[in-house]
Amino acid sequence: MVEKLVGAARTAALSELSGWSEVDGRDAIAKKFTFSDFNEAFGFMSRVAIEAERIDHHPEWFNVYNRVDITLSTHDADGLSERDIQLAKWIDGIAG
Ligand code: H2B
Repeated sequence: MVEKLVGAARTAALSELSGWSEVDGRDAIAKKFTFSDFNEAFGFMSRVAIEAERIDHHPEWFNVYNRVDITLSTHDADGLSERDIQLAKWIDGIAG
């Protein structure tokens, strides 16, 4: 069972992220990424997909051309967990 992030641990974890914001109406974080073209955006998505499979934690996302909007939440916890924070950091590390 994955633990939901609450209280001081949640505040501390969120403060380590940049550009991610809490989603209105649900317990999730989101960030919008923009690339130079579709090729760059899809390459980014491919790298995220491989990592998501490796760690068994998957993004919700929307892509159109050079834009990728990502929402992270832990379905097994019905909210935000440390897994989302770790994946958000990993994504930021490769986003350039
Ligand atoms: N991804 C996300 N974002 N949240 C989850 O709770 C989750 C997941 N659970 N990927 C995993 C898969 C689970 O369904 C499988 C069975 O391990």
